Amino acid sequence: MSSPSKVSLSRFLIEQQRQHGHINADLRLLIEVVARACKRISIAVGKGALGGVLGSAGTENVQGETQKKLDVLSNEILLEANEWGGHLAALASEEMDDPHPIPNRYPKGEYLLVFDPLDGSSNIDVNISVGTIFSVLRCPDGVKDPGETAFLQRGTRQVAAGYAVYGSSTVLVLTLGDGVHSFTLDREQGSFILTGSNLQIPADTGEFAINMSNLRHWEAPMRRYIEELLAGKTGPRGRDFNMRWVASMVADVHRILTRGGIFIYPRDLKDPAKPGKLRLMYEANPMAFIVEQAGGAATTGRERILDLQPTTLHQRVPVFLGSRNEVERVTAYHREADA
Ligand code: P6P
Repeated sequence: MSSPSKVSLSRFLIEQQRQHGHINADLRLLIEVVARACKRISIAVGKGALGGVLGSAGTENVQGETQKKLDVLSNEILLEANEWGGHLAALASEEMDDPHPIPNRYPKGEYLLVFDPLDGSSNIDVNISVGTIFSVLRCPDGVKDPGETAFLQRGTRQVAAGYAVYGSSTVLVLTLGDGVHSFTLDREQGSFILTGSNLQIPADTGEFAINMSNLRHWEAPMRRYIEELLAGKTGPRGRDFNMRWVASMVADVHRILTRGGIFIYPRDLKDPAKPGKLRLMYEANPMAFIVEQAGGAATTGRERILDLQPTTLHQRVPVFLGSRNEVERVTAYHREADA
């Protein structure tokens, strides 16, 4: 019996364009170009020590973090892939202080692309999954040379969002605002093949993801929530819970998208001026869009992430996302404590 016809990413996007009028040719090109860049990043990541790109680049990014060689390479791959297509007005990246304009020699398009080219890069040298996260916005009407302000749009304004997770297989997860779909890279064919449609996150879960080493710095409602999970059967939750922490957001979110769970990077009082660790524009917002499209929830512990009005390109926020009933519970604890 012939195998069920494999639906490639290109075919999926053409059918989305034809059937739903949901996307236009420029957005289809944008997604295909980003997917092709993720293939190149997957190849570079997959070479590991043989590729001569492990270790530090000896430079720092706007976050004050030491850049890995693969951070810099991944950023360059995404810039180069997206400059010539005429689909973008500008790009922005975790690895660059300011937005990157489209060179004048190329036409500009209606979209803005903002990305974390290689998230979880502290894991690269120890061969743990890392990933690329991206978010697509429309360039505000009439803005010819978009700067930072043009990017500062609420997460609800996202047109598309996705990530690629470079793990035992390379999987591209994508939402265009009409459900969440996953595509696995067929390395022989060099194509992303549809392997998951309308992914749904279970509303309840027995698994939480958090870096427990920060416990002593957490706010009271955060400690209350975790202590109840740790009390398990003997405590108010009446059941035991399991914990996972990859320290690579893409890997943790992908697990939650696949089998449920709650991912938490809360505000901690280590540095009270810092509102959280993860970045709103290219980590929290795209992941929140994906998670909500899969039936989950995403808040800062106090408000819906997608409703936040960004104030700076690299701003940080607390992140609680995943199984809806758990996110709603811990958010209620924060609101009770505030009241
Ligand atoms: P910690 C990776 O650096 C990252 O930005 C996310 O991918 C990940 O969830 C988090 O930071 C890990 O932070 O403090 O546990 O190393």
